[in-house]
Amino acid sequence: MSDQPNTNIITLTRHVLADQFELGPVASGDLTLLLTAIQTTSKFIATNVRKARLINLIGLAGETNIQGEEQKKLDVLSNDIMINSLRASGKTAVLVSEELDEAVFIDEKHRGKYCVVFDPLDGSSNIDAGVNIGTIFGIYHIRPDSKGTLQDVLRPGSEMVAAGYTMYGSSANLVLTTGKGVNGYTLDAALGEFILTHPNIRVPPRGKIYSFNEGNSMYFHEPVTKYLNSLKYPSNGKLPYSARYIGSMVADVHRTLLYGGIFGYPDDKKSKNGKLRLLYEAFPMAFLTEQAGGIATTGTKRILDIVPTDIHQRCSVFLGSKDDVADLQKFYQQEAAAK
Ligand code: P6P
Repeated sequence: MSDQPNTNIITLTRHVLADQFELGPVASGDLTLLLTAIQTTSKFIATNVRKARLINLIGLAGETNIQGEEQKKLDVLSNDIMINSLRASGKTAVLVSEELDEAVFIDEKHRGKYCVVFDPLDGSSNIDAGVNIGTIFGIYHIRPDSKGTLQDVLRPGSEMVAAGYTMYGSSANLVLTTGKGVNGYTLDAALGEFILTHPNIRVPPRGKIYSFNEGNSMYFHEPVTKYLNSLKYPSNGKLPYSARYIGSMVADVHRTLLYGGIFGYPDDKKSKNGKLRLLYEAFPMAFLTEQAGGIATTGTKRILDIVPTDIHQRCSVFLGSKDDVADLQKFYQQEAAAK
């Protein structure tokens, strides 16, 4: 390894522009500018997550801090920066946030041709434990001749043009797909740039890790119970899988993309539709997983094929290595065949 500094750093913006360049003159650069706005929000949130542990930013909304200022819960603050930055970019028409009951329709002056659905700070309940948390986002191109309505985001995830997450931990890692594979970028705080560090992320076809909240085991439907038992008590001399569960989707999915295996948050007898949100958790993570060579399913249906009817609806999620997820699907197929 040379000790010479890398003089050919590839920033996220340069990397995406290169993509656009490959598209030739049709590329307007609007997606690049939108992704620049998303990068800015990730840098801001990364800074505040890091400070949160120092300046007691993790208080509940509505409390006042020692300066007597209205204290904003970190995910409320993250939501505000995302809404303002995406509106100011002039590239969006409809925004959906996990933090807002209703969609935001951008005024004509600032309206652009993309719709962004996002969870500004997923897993934020873990922050005071120092667990990695993250921002998750998905991007649709507005429908032809639309000025931005709910119908522009109540579309299957297969119609997204980009998706990604930024994980806030020892460093800020932004993982992105624009439909041509998955790339990972690490924030160089000194430069203020996300630098390409994980080009062309591919999920191993099979892993050795399963990631479920087994505290829900008594509620699991039979195919899930049978599948997990097949991992824990394997036959034909195979070794059991390891259990890894962080309870922060961005962290659990990031590990699954890099190391392989399976992440699952299934629907069960307690959570009839599962816990994770379809539009801004399941769709972006499913898009990334498929672009990295994996599978993302509800157990019986490809997640990206689901047509949402509500911006906050939930769905069952299994995603990861194609061979591991295929093994899970076999238990659902057996159940269907037995009916
Ligand atoms: P549980 C965090 O609250 C979250 O939305 C996801 O990030 C995570 O995967 C899931 O919920 C964890 O849920 O029920 O295991 O605590």
